Amino acid sequence: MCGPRGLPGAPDRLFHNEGTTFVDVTARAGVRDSGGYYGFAATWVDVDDDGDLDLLVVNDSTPNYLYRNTGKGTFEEAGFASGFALNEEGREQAGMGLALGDYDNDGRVDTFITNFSDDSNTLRRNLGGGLFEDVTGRLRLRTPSLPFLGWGTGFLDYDNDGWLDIFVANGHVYPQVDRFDWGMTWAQRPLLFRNREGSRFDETRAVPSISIFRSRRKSRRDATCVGWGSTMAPSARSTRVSSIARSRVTARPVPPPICRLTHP
Ligand SMILES: [Ca+2]
Ligand SMILES: [Ca+2]
Ligand SMILES: [Ca+2]
Ligand SMILES: [Ca+2]
Repeated sequence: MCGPRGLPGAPDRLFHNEGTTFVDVTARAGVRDSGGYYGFAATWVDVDDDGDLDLLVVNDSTPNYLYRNTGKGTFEEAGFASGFALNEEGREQAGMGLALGDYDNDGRVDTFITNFSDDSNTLRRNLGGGLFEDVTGRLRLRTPSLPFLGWGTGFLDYDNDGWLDIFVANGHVYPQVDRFDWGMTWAQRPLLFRNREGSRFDETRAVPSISIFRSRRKSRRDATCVGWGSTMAPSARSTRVSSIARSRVTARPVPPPICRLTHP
């Protein structure tokens, strides 16, 4: 197993559209990625509602960047000051996917970032003024994502109740994980979280007879015989895994809202 640490990170580049050509303005604009971080996702969004698009860059195993637009063709990096660089524990995470959406309907766009297995995905609430608060644990999104290695993600209101829900596509990068007691599998089902009016998220359970359910059963079977993670004692790991696995095995599929997602 190897991570990106120890490998040289590629620099980020910003190209300015000048009509018929694109000009590299990375250094001039102040978005040079001097740390050589491992970028996975980037997007434009006005995080501080001043009318100028700011730039978010999600990095793997390194702090995320939040470049605030000065309105003068330049940017000021505010990742640490804004709360976007690290999670609430002060740790950098293995950022993969990035979703934007106003989950609490307060008019400010919030962010959701997927991460590696044995770590949680991270929901950040936009507090205004370019500040973010990690609300992952408070809104019950931490534990369900721990065994999963997340990639693509998006906010969507799948049940049409006016509150944005969260979808995550998962899958491990190492096929070898199926041979070890690490509490995770190579093939992983997607996750869908239902937004409870901005106060918490509940995982939407799959229904029988669709492929997502079969994928889930495989994950459960594997979870019953493998450990959870490297940070717990073996006894704690096995107890926790068995408890979670049992709850999932015995849980009856719930009625609609129905997850109609398909999984190849
Ligand atoms: Ca980079
Ligand atoms: Ca802005
Ligand atoms: Ca919001
Ligand atoms: Ca919804």
